[in-house]
Amino acid sequence: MKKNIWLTLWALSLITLFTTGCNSDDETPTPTIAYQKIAEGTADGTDIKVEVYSTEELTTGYNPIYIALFDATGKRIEQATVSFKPLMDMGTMKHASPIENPTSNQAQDGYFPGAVVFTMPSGDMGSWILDVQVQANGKTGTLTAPVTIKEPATSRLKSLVSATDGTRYYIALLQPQKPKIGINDMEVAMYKRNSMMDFPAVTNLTIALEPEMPTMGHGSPNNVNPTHSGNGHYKGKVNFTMTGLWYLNLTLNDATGEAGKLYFEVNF
Ligand SMILES: [Cu+2]
Repeated sequence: MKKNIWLTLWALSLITLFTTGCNSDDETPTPTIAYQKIAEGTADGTDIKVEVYSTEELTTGYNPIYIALFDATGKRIEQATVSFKPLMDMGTMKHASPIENPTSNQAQDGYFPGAVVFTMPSGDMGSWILDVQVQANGKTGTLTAPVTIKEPATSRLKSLVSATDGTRYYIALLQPQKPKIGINDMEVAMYKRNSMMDFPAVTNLTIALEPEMPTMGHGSPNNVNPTHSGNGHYKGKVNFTMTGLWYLNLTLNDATGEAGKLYFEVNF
């Protein structure tokens, strides 16, 4: 009898151990940045190993890119100048896209962070490569990485031709990424096409934000128009009063008047 009790207790403790084990697995905090390797190789003419990371699969729109560098002995390189050169080959023509090169020569937690704004998906229209130029340990070289760009389910990049002067603008939606009921951070980044190879950030636009639920015919109060915060990024606030499909209607004004209107869809 006594033996049976101990056996039962032993079995119970095993079950408890197992279930709490599962629970604690569920509660394991996800790392702040979940790096996903998208390419690696040696920079041409050097012995520097280049690893290219993103946080999610690359899509049309704004993509944070993280570069890790290693010397021939496998030691992480902490000081370097890193720059990006994306190029889409469309057969009859080639074009680049907006970029944000890593601003610091010093790695942050081992990585050089920057961003690339891919303007089209890979596919029948053409294919993308991403050149990563590296200067480190007195050497200079480039890793050329083929990359695949997918079109996200909901567009995060819009383009319009300015009604005032014909400038082609590219507008990337950065926030909200995880929309919730209430006040959300709103962030967009603005670029223009100077040539097929040059897409600088635009810092002088005025943006009016008007959220709308198209199927219900109402908007929301207490929104804050995004204003320029540096490098072509504009930050504001958007208030979602309920879940469902929202349009983030944006009116862009440049120096001489209204450039145009566009909207991003947010559905949650
Ligand atoms: Cu293209």
